[in-house]
Amino acid sequence: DNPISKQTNHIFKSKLPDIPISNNLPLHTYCFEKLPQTADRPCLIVASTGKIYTYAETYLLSRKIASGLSKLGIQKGDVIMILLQNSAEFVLSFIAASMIGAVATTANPFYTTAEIFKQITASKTKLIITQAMYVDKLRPNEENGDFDFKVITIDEPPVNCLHFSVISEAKEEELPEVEFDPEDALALPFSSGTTGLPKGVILTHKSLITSVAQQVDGENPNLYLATEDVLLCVLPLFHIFSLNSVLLCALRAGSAVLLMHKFEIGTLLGLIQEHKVTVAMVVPPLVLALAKNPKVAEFDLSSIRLVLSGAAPLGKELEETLHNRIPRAVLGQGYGMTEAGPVLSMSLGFAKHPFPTRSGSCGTVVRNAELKVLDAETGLSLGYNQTGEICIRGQQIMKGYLNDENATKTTIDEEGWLHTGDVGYIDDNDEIFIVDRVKELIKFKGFQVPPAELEGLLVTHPSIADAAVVPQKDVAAGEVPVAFVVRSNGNDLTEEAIKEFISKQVVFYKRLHKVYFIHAIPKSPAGKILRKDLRAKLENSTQM
Ligand code: 4UU
Repeated sequence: DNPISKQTNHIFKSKLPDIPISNNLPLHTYCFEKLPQTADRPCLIVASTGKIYTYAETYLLSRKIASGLSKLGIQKGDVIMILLQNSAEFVLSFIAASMIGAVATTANPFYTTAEIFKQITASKTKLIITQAMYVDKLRPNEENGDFDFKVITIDEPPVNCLHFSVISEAKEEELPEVEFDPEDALALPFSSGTTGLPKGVILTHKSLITSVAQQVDGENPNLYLATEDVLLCVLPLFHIFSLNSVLLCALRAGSAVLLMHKFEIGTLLGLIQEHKVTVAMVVPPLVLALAKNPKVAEFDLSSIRLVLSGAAPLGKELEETLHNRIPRAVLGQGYGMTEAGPVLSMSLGFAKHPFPTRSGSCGTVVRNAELKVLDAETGLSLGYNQTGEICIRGQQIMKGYLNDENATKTTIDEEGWLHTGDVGYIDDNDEIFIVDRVKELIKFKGFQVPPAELEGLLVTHPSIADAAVVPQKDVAAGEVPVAFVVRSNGNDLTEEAIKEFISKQVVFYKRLHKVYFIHAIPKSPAGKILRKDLRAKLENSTQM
């Protein structure tokens, strides 16, 4: 028995035992399995109007919409785009897509025309569900070419668009029978992963059910939710964190989901008090608001029993400040990545029978999954308290990237391990601590900013010869994108002009916060940008 091999071939598991998971079902069947018991319970609460949809209503409306979509020609395997803020229509459309075996690709309604069309093109979107105010972004022009998709608006439809009632008032008894395979695609969020441009991430019925079950199923669920719980749904449902850990987990557990279409701290606090929110899924900037905003003192937040932060690193001090504000709530983190289905780990403090946890950790690997910490140099998996790249294996991870075999192969290896590009270690209490990122990705308040996308735009400028984009630390946003630019003709091109050139083409959180002019972008012999060197430049130079 060689002690070294033991130490260097470690696979980490949850402290919770594996459970049977019914991931042979279609997702909507799995999520509404308890319908006979939950039929009259509140399912969706629309914060802006106070309208409540019970579980029975949610299910029936989803069936009608599924029938309506199919009447409009949407068939099994077809992609529909949900381009909406959090709303009942978002949820109903997503479940409806599942019911007819269609695939839902979700996108940020604040995206620019160019950003939306890249996703429409890559996913071959056949139908878009949106709001009238975003329809102008969907007009094809010479640049984005010929398209053939229908547009449905949830409010008064502009010319050539259909109103949502066209699908929501269809006859549920005409819903076609569809054959399901657990490996069928269901959700198609876009993510840049460890490198390059955003790609479609294929999440199947099986992967999403597995992920939800890893969180809320079993005798002792990792994330214990009861039918009495009211979950805050302020994080956007077009991002996988909210879609999976808020919406799908709540549906499975029979809890209520309070849908907020935008974040405003005063409104949020009022709603928590009014609806007695018990569970809050948040991102670090929201923790900051809850912990430090003086308005918090004016509201009663004592209903909150659980706060789950994810999508970006949460500082220990911040966690402790929030704890002082809502001392009775359990605080902890979840760690996810779109490609991982998304949840890799979650605090065991959220379990029905909780385990003691340490502040600053991202939780413990979810059950029915394996996690390892890979040593980049030796390729061996490391033991406790040794830092390396986090890899995950299990039935919850993506099937692969859409039409991108190369990117899939570099992300999921032959043994089925998904390489996250995150660097961390597992402490002796089996908790994960993330310390760095080896991938390119920049995270602004938890939103993905793919450097390759901004670099691609920068070099289309006639006066830019070369460019590199890297993260810079920022108190409010966590990280902001900054650019190093090599000018091609003279010194006339200004920082302001470059910032404006980019901001016209991208959603607000991808805007450049600073531009540094440089003579050459440092690159490896193979031509890869040496991002580490550029990040070090930022850290070392005070003038910067
Ligand atoms: C430090 O951010 C997400 C998904 C987050 C999520 C999902 C379900 C959190 C909890 C949950 O229950 O996905 P992406 O694809 O937008 O970004 C993935 C990257 C990770 O690879 C990591 O770098 O976001 C970063 N990240 C975190 N970093 C995600 N969660 C954390 C975290 N701490 N807790």
